[in-house]
Amino acid sequence: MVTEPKAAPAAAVYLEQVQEELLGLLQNASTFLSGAQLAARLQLSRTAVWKRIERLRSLGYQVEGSSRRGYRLAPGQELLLPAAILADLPLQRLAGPVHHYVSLPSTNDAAKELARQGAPEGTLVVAERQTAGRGRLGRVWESPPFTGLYLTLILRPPRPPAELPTLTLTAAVAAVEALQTATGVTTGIKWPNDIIFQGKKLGGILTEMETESDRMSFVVLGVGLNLNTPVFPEHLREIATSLAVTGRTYSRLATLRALLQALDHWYDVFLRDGFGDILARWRQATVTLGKVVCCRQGEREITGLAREIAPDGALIVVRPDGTEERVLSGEIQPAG
Ligand code: BT5
Repeated sequence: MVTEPKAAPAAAVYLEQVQEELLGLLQNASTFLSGAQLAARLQLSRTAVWKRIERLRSLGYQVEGSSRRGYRLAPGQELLLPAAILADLPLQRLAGPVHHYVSLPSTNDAAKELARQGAPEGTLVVAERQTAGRGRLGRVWESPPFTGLYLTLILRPPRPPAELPTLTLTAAVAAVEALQTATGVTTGIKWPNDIIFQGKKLGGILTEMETESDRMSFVVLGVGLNLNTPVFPEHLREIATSLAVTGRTYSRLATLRALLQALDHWYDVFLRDGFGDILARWRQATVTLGKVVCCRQGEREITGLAREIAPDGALIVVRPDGTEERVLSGEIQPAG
C-alpha cells in the first residue's frame, strides 16, 4: 500500500507524519490514552504531545482531554487516515498513492497539478474539507469539514476525448453501487452527473481532462458525496440533501473504500469492454429516463421525453412532435 500525503498545492493543509500517527493511536485505542502513554509511543515529550493535540484541535479534529484520564477522539469523530483508506483493498487499476489533506481549495485542482507532474493512474486526492470545491461551469460545491466525501482520482485512459461523457456515467454507476454497499441506501442517477436521494442532490461528479493529440492525456475524476452533512446553506436547502435525513450516521471511510472498489471495477469494465456493458446497469439506476424533462443547452431549451442514452453518453429527448434531439451536456429539470 502506498500513501503519499506531502505534495502541497497553494493553501493546502495536511497532517505531519507525527500528527497522523497520533491520530492513528487515538483511533485504535478503545479508551483514553494518557499523555505519558502517547509520549512513549511517539517518542516525544509530554509537552510536545500536548502541542500536537492543540494543533489537531485547531484543524478541527475533536480530541477530548481529561487531566486524570488523558486523551481520546470524541465519539463520532471519524478519521480518513491515509493508511486506512487502501488497507487490504483488492484494487487492480486504481491502487493509489493517496494524498490526504485536512483542507484543500479543490481536490480536482490538486489532482490536475499532480497529473501534470506525472502522477500515475490511480493517484487519489482526498480532503476533509474544500475551500473552493467546484461543480461544472465554475459553480460552487459546498464542502463542509468532516461530514462529506471529497475526492479525486487520476485516470489515464488510452481513449479518445469523445469518451469522457461515458466515463462520467460510469463513475455515477460506481457511486450508487458504493452507497448501496456501504450504507444500504439506494440512490439514483440523474443524467449526467448527479446522485439523487429522495428527489434531492446527494452527490455530484466532475470529470475534467487534458488531451494529447487525439487521446486523453489524463482525466481527473472528482466525486463529492454528502454523507452526514447536517444542514446546507439556505440557497441549497430545496435542492441538496445528505444521508443525515435518515437519522443515522454513516462511515465516510467505509463509503470511500466501497467507492474505490466500485470505481476500480467499473473502470476496468470500461477499458476492457467499453461503455456498452455499463449502460444496462446505468439504466437500472437512473431516475431520468421515461420522464419529461427540460434541457438547457446554452440559449436553447428542449422539452420532451428523456427516452434513452446513446452509446456516446448523449441523452435522447423526444419532443411532443416526435422529433428527436441528442443532448450531450447540460442541465435537465423536470418539465412543467
Ligand atoms: C456537480 O456539479 O455536481 C459536480 C460536483 C463535484 C464535486 C467534487 S468534490 C471533489 C471534487 N473536487 C472539486 O472541486 N469538485 C469535485 P454541478 O452539476 O455543476 O452542480 C453544482 C450545483 O450543485 C451548485 O450550483 C449547487 O446548486 C449544487 N450544490 C453545491 N454544493 C452542493 C452540495 N454539497 N450538495 C448538493 N448540491 C450542491
